[in-house]
Amino acid sequence: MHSVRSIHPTFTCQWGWLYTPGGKTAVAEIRGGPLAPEISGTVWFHDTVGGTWVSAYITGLPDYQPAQPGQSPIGPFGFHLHEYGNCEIGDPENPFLAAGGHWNPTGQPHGNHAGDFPVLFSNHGISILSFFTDRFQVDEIIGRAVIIHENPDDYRSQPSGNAGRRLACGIIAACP
Ligand SMILES: [Cu+2]
Repeated sequence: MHSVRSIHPTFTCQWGWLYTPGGKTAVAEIRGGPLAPEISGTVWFHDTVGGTWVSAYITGLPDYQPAQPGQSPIGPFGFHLHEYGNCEIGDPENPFLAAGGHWNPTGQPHGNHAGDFPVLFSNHGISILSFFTDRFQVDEIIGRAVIIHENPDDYRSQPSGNAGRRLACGIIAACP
């Protein structure tokens, strides 16, 4: 197996296959908390026509573990925008609650929150994901948080998709 570090690219605000001259870009540097300290990575947000192109490069994710009786599977990992750009750990058994709930400016049910993202699949710890959303432009999400959860999002349980505890957090910052 490759070392995850060996293929981790050098990150700058203009890194990536999606960089568009003139478009606003923001990044969140993701760091694992006490439940998954190995997690690290970057999520980019690029303004594009009619919305935002989001791309994530995450390493150090736990391996998938099937559901056990009475317990959710570990992975694929719930992935969302949360309201507050605060990655204080707080309770190490239930960290990152300071980031608040899902960012949901239009009062939608869960599954249709502006901050609802696809899940992250771990491939020997690595997840690379890219998607388009028309729910926001980059300016609206600066200063909010990206959260990675321990369990998959079911996209229907309210208010947060039953995605479990919070493994990692990053605050979204505008690129110069
Ligand atoms: Cu979340």
